[in-house]
Amino acid sequence: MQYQLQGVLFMNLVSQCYPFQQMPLPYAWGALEPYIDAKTMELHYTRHFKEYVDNLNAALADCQRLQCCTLEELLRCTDRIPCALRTPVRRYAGGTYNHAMYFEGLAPGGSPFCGALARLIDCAFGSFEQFKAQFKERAAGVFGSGYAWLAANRAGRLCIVTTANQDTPLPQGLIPLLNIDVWEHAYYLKHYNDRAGYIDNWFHVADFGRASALYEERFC
Ligand code: MN3
Repeated sequence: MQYQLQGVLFMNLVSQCYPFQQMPLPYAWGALEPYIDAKTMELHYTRHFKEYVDNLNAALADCQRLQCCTLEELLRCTDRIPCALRTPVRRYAGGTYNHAMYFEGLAPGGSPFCGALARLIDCAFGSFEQFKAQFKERAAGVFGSGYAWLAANRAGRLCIVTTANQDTPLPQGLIPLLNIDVWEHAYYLKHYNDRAGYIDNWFHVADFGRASALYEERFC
């Protein structure tokens, strides 16, 4: 199955420079019901995500040198960032990148891994079910707020990693393919403190086809 990258949100945001702009979601707030509720989607997107984008733009407003950097450049090349801006850029560029990845990695009805990545998931984890079990365990185990990721190293080898707060896997030289936001704001309204239940529901709307397309774009 061939998967078309829609490129509406994440691809657009990662290739942008200052001022960064949130793109509209390609589906309605309630499109992921009953797995992720409309109110959570709306608040998460229009308040939490937006705040990171706004704060990032504010942090870069007086630093012309960084205004021509893409999100990935801001996050990978931290030695180019003036000391006073390192913490704000790490937080707000990270929050912008992570949320763009999260929201674009969701799709009504979800989609399966396909092509090269489907085969590699079986090789690396044994089966899709075993991948799911490991991914769930890592995501459930994030202490406090953060993300779990499916990523590839520069040789294309797959791994599951977690990051705290709004850190990304980019400084480790990894290529992110998919993430799940396990900050409480991503699930509390519907799932309360049941993070495991939220992760189970997330699998129903995770766009694994998009992760497959990102992998192929980079490695095939
Ligand atoms: Mn969030």
